[in-house]
Amino acid sequence: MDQVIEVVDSHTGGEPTRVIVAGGPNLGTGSMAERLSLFREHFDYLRSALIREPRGSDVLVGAIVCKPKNPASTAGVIFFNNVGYLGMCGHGTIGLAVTLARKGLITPGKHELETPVGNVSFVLHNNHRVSVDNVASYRYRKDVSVEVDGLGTVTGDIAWGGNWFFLVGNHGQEITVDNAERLTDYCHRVREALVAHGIAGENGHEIDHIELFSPPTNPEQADSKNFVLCPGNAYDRSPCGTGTSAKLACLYADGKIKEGDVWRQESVIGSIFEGRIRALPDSTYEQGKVIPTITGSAYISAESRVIIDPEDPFAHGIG
Ligand code: PYC
Repeated sequence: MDQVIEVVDSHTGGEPTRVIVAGGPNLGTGSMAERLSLFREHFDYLRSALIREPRGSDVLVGAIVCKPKNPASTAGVIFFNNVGYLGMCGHGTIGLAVTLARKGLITPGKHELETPVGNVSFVLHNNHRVSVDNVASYRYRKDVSVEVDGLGTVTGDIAWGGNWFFLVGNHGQEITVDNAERLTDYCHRVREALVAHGIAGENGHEIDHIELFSPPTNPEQADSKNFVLCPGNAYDRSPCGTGTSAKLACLYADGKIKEGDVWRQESVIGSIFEGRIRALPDSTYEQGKVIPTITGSAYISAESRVIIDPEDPFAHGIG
């Protein structure tokens, strides 16, 4: 018998999110980290069925909405992509908020959201505009140099923004969409080199996102432009919510932003997130951790019923 799953697709600054709104598996009542383990162990085929070709694409991020553990929260969520699972996802949270509003499940205002890496919250301003208060973010190590095959020495900061990032300012690359193939190759090589040299995030966590920066296209509209390579080798079309959070943590650690400032991060395709910080002074990391607030807009692009036909040789996706 066919398995039928209802999904809503949206995009946030060009980066797509596919949210399972009905027909998903029952993951029990544990924490989101526990439910992520269950999903990974028993339902990973759904991740690849929904995200990989022929139904999806490498750039798509998926999400399953869960009943929260704490009844005071609006929902729980697990994010996934073409190769695995994400701790948090900023563009995905904005897409999720707009999806829940579309389904009539939430109204404008503040909402708590449980994720595998901790609770976040978001404010739905209207049908499109959302601000996400992300997990506490921090710079773990500054100016880390790595020898990269074919590129020489590359130096960057390691920071946590809900995923692990290596942030590089001095790379000599042109950050434009036309140059995406070369940028992808550059970032891929850097990521491989970090793994090969045992350079990791705190507690040995793999750094699976590489983020390059350049001046913005128009300094009146943005403060910086980025290119973010995601774990499955697709680049983020949005400025990357967790990547912008990692950047804000580095800027704060360098004394370049303070509470009340607005940082406008442009993506490689020209979409913009606004970032703000709230300082957490009692931290052991340099000047401290920050709670980043990321504001962006998402738009619904489809409401569909996905059919998984057991006779289909590619029912669970290609690859
Ligand atoms: O917006 O945090 C984000 C994100 C992570 C991967 C793709 N987008």
